[in-house]
Amino acid sequence: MLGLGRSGWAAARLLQACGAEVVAFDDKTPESLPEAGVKIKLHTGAPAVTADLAETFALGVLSPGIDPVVPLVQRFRRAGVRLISELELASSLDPTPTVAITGTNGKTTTTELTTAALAAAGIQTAAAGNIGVPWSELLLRETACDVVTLEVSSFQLERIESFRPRVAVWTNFTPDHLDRYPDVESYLAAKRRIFEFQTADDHAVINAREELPGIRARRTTFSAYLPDADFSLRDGRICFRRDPVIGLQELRLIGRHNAENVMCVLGIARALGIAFESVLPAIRAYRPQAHRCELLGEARGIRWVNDSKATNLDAVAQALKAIEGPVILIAGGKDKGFSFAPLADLVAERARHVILIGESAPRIAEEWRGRVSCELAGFSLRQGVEMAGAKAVAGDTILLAPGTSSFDMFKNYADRGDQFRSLAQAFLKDESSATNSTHFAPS
Ligand code: UMA
Repeated sequence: MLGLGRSGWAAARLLQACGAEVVAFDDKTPESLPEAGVKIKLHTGAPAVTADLAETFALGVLSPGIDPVVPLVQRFRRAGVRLISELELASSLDPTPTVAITGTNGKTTTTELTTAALAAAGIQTAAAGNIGVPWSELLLRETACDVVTLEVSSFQLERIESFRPRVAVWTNFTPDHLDRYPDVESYLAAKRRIFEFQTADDHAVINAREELPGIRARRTTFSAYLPDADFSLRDGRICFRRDPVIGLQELRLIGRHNAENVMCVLGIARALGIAFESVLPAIRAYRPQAHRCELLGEARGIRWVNDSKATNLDAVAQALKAIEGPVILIAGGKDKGFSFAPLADLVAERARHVILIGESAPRIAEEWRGRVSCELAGFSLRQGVEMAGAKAVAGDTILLAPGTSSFDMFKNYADRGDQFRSLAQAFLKDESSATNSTHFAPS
């Protein structure tokens, strides 16, 4: 097992349960690894595997967060060891049909909506994969499922050998993860593997704006922008081949990108032979979760919004377009290798001022120089929040929408969002006009 994070532990325990002798490798020291209540032979530190040792293994299972170019993986490759992803491992051990959802944005919302919708239609399902619970963990729990609903990332798809979802969903695609991939084409190629082992008996629910040649599965297209897709928008209603299915005003989600997420779920229902009426109550009732355009409160006419889940430029653009009135934007984080220049026009139009944090802050400031008023807060979110609070006036919205991942300063995007919420709430605390935490969604 390469990597002992959440998926590493789950896969290691699953392999043990199958009778395998498991050895784990991780760059971290044993003390900094989480305890999983089982004993596994462990090698820690980067040079943990020698060529002789590598040759003794029949199979290597790769955690999604491990880039296959790192020396640890290369040593196993050179030794000719078969390397698969945790997704492939679970898939090879679980015959349950799957719905697999990928795309740059909207995966998590679509996965949550799908599980709620399928449950409402009487289908036993559970969400797993990139959403947080590794599929291997679901198998260990022996959760009874008619269908497993998976959020799948490009990292998980990199090393599949047979993973064949009954329904594969492609929400959208924009550049991301260029710290891992040499170019956008490589990122796209990894994601497109979701369709690789599908046959004409399977289904692909795809964004009509994307060019996705070579898919063997039966296609259902959707688009909130193109009228000729199978699912489209007409007069404020989501239609299937021109027949109205649900009005946008019936949803707690606002915005075209969320309309597309709902279309994905309707496409999944159709692929599984479920009547739209059976899933509509769950779709109507669904609210997005924390860190996704989460309104934290309002004081002195200043609103605080946590969109820590905005880890790429497209997500920041959606949030900026959703908010009415001037924005004080807090952005920046890990340098994922892509340029923030394409956002400059929109940020100049929507943001009165920008506070930049983290590794990528100097680069973004340079790319937006002369277009946007920017201040750098170093590696301190607290300082960024103080700067934003000092700058904001009534009518402004202080928006955390970093546009990149958080690993330079935080454990993950949720940790970043939680810390932002605490800091914002300290500002809001004494103000009688503070509201309870609720959500709104970008339009
Ligand atoms: N490690 C090494 N060497 C390396 C890199 C990592 O030894 O070169 C070790 C680390 O020390 C650590 C372990 O590998 O102990 C971490 O493994 P991991 O990063 O794969 O983390 P997991 O805890 O297994 O979480 C993974 C996904 N993480 C990533 O893809 C980075 C989680 O997605 C997913 O929820 C979880 O499996 C369960 O399936 C998170 C994510 O950030 C949310 N995903 C990316 C995204 O959404 O943008 C793709």
